[in-house]
Amino acid sequence: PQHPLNNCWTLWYLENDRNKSWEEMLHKVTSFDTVEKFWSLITHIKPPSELMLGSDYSLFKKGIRPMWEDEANVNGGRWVINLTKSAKMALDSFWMDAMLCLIGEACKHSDDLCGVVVNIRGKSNKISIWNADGGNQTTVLEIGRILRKVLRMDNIYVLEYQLHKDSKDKLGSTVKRIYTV
Ligand code: M7G
Repeated sequence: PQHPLNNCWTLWYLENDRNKSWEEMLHKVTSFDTVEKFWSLITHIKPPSELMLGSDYSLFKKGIRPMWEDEANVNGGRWVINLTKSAKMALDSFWMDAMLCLIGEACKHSDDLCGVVVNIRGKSNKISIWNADGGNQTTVLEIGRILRKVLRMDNIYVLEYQLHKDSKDKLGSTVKRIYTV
């Protein structure tokens, strides 16, 4: 018998393609609901450090699309870590620890967590953990502090919180950060 997870999770892959809209670039890979299926998936896909420029992985609770517009994300935000292109070990390790934290649901506020995204980009890569309620300062800050521990983040890395509505409305390249831990 397999070991069931508390939730079913879906992995998404965004493949960069200049001829497609953002939504058209987003593909569902697979869903899983046991520890064994999670590990067999992980051994079959590339780690983020080996993905092509412009791609994303997103791991979200089944039924939540990895986009600002989803009902579960519309009032939410994300804790983001920016990583230099050379920080490949940290990229793979933060991604793995964030997935384990989410699917294991052993941390406080698990119900508020929606998913994790990794963006492979030219200037820097990003890992972000998305939560549903961006308006509860106490919860948001607690999640940030938990993430620092669970991801075993060195002091050289900063976690910044941004609301999805600010990402959506952004002009230029910077999104307002409302908290930092
Ligand atoms: P990104 O991939 O989140 O980060 O957003 P990047 O700027 O580091 O590449 C790039 C672009 O993708 C945005 O400006 C939007 O056009 C589109 N995009 C990204 N996300 C997460 C969404 C989303 O949730 N919904 C929609 N409609 N577009 C998005």
